[in-house]
Formats: sequence, C-alpha cells, structure tokens
Amino acid sequence: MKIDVLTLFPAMFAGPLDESIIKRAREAGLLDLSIHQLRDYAHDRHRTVDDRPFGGGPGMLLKPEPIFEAVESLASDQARVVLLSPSGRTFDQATAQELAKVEHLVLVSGHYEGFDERVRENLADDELSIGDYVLTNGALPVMVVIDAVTRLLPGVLGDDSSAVEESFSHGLLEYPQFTRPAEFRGMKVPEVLLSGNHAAIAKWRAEQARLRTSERRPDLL
Ligand code: JF5
Repeated sequence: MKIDVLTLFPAMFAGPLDESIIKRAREAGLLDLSIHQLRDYAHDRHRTVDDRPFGGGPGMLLKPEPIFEAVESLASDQARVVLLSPSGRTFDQATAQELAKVEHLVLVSGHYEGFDERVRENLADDELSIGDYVLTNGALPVMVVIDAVTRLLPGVLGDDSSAVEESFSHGLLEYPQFTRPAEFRGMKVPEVLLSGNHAAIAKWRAEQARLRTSERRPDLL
C-alpha cells in the first residue's frame, strides 16, 4: 500500500513510524509511506497556508489552494483522500479494514480551526476523527490511522498476532489475563485458570468479557 501524508509538521512523523511493526512493514515493502510538507505547495512570498474565515469568527482556516495543488499532484486515480479532524465520522476497526483494501491513501492532517469547506466537498473522499477530543493538529490522528491500517495489510503481522485480531473481532472487550507467578504480593490468579478445566475456563472468560464490556462499554452490547 502507498500512503502519502500532507502535514505542516513532518518532523512529528519521525520516530513513531520508524519502530517495531510499522518499521518492518516499510522495510519489507508492504507499506510505502511518504510525508509531505503542505507549505511546499504554497507559492507566495511567505508560503501562506492559512487565512481568516469569511464572515468573521475566531481562528484561522487552511486555505484551499495549497491543499488542492498538493493532493492533485500526489493522488493517483485510485487514491482515497481522507481528512483528519474532530468533525469527521469516528474512525473504528471496520473503517481500518475498509482502508486496508485501498491501493493508495492520501491522508491530510487538519490544523487551526480546520479546512475550507471546498476541500471537504470537492477534494476529499472522507473525513475521519479518532475520537471526541481536540488536538493541536491532525498529525497524531494520521499516525493512528496509519498504524491501525498497516497492521491489517497481508504479511505485516505474524500468525500469533493474527489470532489476537480474531479474538477482538467478536465485538467484546478482552477478558482478564494473567501470567506467572500464580501469586504475586498476595494477589492470586483466579483458581479456575489454574484448574486445567478448559470448558470451565472458556465459560469464565466469556462471562468476564461480557461483564467488563457491560461495565465499561455498554455501547458495544
Ligand atoms: C484538528 C481542526 C484538525 O483534533 C483533531 C482530532 C481529534 N480527533 N480526531 C482528530 O485533529 C486536529 C484540530 C482542529 C482540524
């Protein structure tokens, strides 16, 4: 998969995407990632990327011209162009799976009060939020999407981790898990997990997953 990122803060991307599984995916040629400075597509003396909103109001907006020029120069015909901002629909695992099927993604990081509406209406295919909070810019949300999508690309995860994916996809939170020692500072592992009774263990885990989900994430039930 090819991913192009448009951002005012390319330096934020050095580090998180150069470690662990994403690093290996890039080295293996499974992910071809390029980070582009949006300001490089502004051609006035000060390389202006923002301006004040028509009609007044607080803050600045990203101007349409640099974003249009950048996306038009980067996007192939089969590219999916996605904006990241708090106004998007909420990114989730199902969306990650959809995006993982696409050949080419162009991810545009929001900033300031956001995008000129014409970017949304005539350039972007989709607008995603990673949750109901406000960040200083969309670089972290872009990295979240890259991470969630890349681990779903064929060949990126080993077989062990793929199994974890399966257990998450039953739609409940994970049941409590323990490893050795069986007792640590007086804190004991539940007896059933040491019993060797596989039917009882499966029943306990199912109950615990359901209980935890109803307490923490009733919206998932
Ligand atoms: C941003 C205008 C983009 O804050 C976010 C965000 C939160 N969830 N998902 C994205 O993005 C930065 C802020 C203001 C556009």
